[in-house]
Order: sequence, then structure tokens, then C-alpha cells
Amino acid sequence: MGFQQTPQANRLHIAFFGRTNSGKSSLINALTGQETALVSEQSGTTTDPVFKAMEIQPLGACVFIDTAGFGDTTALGALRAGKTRSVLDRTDIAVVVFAEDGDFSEEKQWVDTIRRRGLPLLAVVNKSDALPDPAAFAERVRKEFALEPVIVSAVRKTGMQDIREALTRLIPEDFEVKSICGHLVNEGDTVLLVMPQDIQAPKGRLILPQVQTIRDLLDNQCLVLCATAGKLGQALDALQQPPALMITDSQVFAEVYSQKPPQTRLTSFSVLFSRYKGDVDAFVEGAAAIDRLRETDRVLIAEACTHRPLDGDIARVKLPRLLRKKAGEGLSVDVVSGVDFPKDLSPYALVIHCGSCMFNRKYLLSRLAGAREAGVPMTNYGVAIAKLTGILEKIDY
Ligand SMILES: Nc1nc2c(ncn2[C@@H]2O[C@H](COP(=O)(O)OP(=O)(O)O)[C@@H](O)[C@H]2O)c(=O)[nH]1
Ligand code: SF4
Ligand SMILES: [Mg+2]
Repeated sequence: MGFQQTPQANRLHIAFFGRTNSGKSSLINALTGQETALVSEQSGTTTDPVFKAMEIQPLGACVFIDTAGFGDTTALGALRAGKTRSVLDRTDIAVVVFAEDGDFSEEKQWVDTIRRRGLPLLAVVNKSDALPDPAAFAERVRKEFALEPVIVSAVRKTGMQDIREALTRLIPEDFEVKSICGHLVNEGDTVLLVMPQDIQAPKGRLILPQVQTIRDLLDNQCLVLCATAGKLGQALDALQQPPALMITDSQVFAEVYSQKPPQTRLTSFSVLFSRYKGDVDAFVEGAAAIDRLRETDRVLIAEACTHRPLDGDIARVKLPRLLRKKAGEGLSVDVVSGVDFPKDLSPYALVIHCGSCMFNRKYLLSRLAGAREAGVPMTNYGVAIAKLTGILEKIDY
């Protein structure tokens, strides 16, 4: 991924569902048009959904997800169900493509699944160039599903702008948190960022949350000063007034907290990102369950991906140790990663999810909704560690 591109995790995710041969892949290609750049494409086997990141006006930065129809994969039912669930978990807007007269049984399954999840849904009638009566066909869709379909032809590239505009109208309110720090700063504030002594990024770079925070503070018209923990004293001395806000890496929280001027507010990168990438209030509420944990309980620690470049030992070492210190050595801790997230959460007293840096906000919100439905409290790494180390009560979020 180049410097110019929006990280995939921050893009609007639009997934296409429908029968095999309804023209899902053709539609995605037609929508990219001439003027749009195909910036990434990862394809696997035929059953794997394909993710295409692109800039398309007026939608902006998005990811189109091309999925397989039932017909492609009947033999692989279970595998496919898991993959479908993982796509739906990430979907901000769902598109169901209709192109063939007949019973709408497969389309109905998609529409029902999408509605059950409360996802915004766009119906598209494709192949208008070949359908005997596109208007009558659309009328059937309207009647049977109470949907207002857009009528298009992927091969003739007609109706593409109608799809783009309809999608734009369907962007959900909670698709993104507009600003990482906006709720904690005012224009003109000085903000001091404190990084760990050993910067955890390849030479010449910073990790993405730090880069995104700096950009966000500049967007908020703040003055930004960055220092490693060892230079914190000098950084404070260099300022005529104490900073309005300090944002620290949680690893150096104790030393930063001890040097914090009384009137300066303090927060941590991981807690800030809990808002940006999820629902910090729900996570703080979930973290309260940590106080109630008993030795006989079972906790689920879930990682969204299987490669965990930076926080590899948090799930397996750090969190279990802190949790057992609090609840007792007998506490059971299960760690899962990737799409292995259990469907049944009822055995668990608490779910602690990773920061989900590789995934979009919707992904965590979907898992949060699942946990809420099961009546199981859920929090994330950043908030859980802040809670377990006594930080949470001392910071703003
Ligand atoms: N006549 C016509 N054929 C189309 C249209 N869109 C797709 N097709 C054809 O339908 C077939 C299936 O398209 P594809 O995009 O692979 O469908 P998918 O299985 O849903 O991804 C291909 O032969 C396409 O050329 C369309 O708008 N009009
Ligand atoms: S925070 Fe989650 S998504 Fe990010 S690297 Fe770790 S396990 Fe993967
Ligand atoms: Mg296809």
C-alpha cells in the first residue's frame, strides 16, 4: 500500500451478494470505470471473497467485496458459511444483485440475512440490456421485498452513477468516527505525544496509530509536540504553558502520569483508538466485568487476524497473567484468532478483543453486537489493559 492511500481498515466496505452469474463481478468492474484506480486485489480460491480497494466519486475510499453465489460452492457449505459471516461482519452496505427471473429463493436468503443484521441494503437489477422487461422485473423485486431497485447493465455500463449515488445515501451514521481526538481538544491546543523509549516500528517510520493521531491533531488545528518517554521532562520544560492534553503509549503510562502537570488531561493511544475503531463506552462498561471475575470463570481473548505483528504476546502472555493475578490462577482463558471467533459465547464471562487494526470499525461493532445479544460483556485489549493496570480511572477517553 502506497503513502497516498487510505488504509483499508478505514474504508467504506460494500459487499455484493447474489446468485452465481447475476453479474456481481462485472458490476464491480464496471463501477470502477476508467477514472478509478484499482489499488489492491487479493484473490484466493473461487470460494474466497475478493476485496478491491478503490477511490470512487462521490463515495470516496471504499472496498468492494465480491462474493460467491450459492451455486459456486454448494459442496463447501460450512467453510462458505464461515467466510460469509466474516464478510457480513465487515459490511457497511450490502448490495443484492437480481438478474434472473424465476423464484427468488437465493435472493430471499440474502435479503433476510442482511436485514436480520440491520445492514443498509441496496437492490440492483442487472442485465437490463438482456431482460425482456426490466421495469416489470424491478416491479417484482419492489413488491416481493419492499426494496427500491436501481436498474443497470454492467456490460453497457448504464446506471453506474445511480448505484454510486444510492450507495452514498446509504452510508450509515456510525460508519466512522470523524475525529480521533476531536472530543478532547480545541483549536490552538498544544498536545504532547509520548512514545515508548524503543519505538516499535521499522527504522524511519512510526506505527499507524501515531501517524493517524498526528494528522488528526493537525486537522483539529492543534500544535503537536512528540517526545519519547525519556525526554518528557525536557519537552514539558520547552513549553511556556502545560499542554492541554498528553497522549501516551500505555507501556510508559506510570512514568508519564507521575510527571503530568495537574491541569493537563491525559489519555492513551490505545484507548483513543478504542473509540475510533469501536465503541469505547461499551468497552469501558465491558471492562467493569473484570472486577467481577472469579477463578471458575472462562474468558475469551480474540484476535481478528492471525499475523499479529506488534502485539503478539498480549493475548497469550500479558493479558492472561494480569487477569489471573486479579481473578486467581485457576481462571480459564481461551485464545482464538481470525475467523475462529466462536458463534456461541455463552460459556464466557468476558470477551476481550484485539484492537482490530487490520479491520474496519464495523467488524468490531458486529462482534460487539453479537456479544451483547449473548449477554456477555466485551472489551478490547487497550481498555482491558488500562483497567488491569489502574490507568482507566486516571484518563480521559
Ligand atoms: N447481457 C448482460 N450480461 C451480463 C451483464 N452483467 C454480467 N453479464 C454476464 O453474465 C455472466 C456472469 O457475470 P459475472 O460478473 O461473472 O457474474 P457473477 O457470478 O455474479 O460474478 C458473464 O458472462 C457476464 O458477461 C449485463 O449487464 N448484461
Ligand atoms: S490488533 Fe488485531 S487485527 Fe491488529 S495485528 Fe493485532 S490481532 Fe491483528
Ligand atoms: Mg463473480
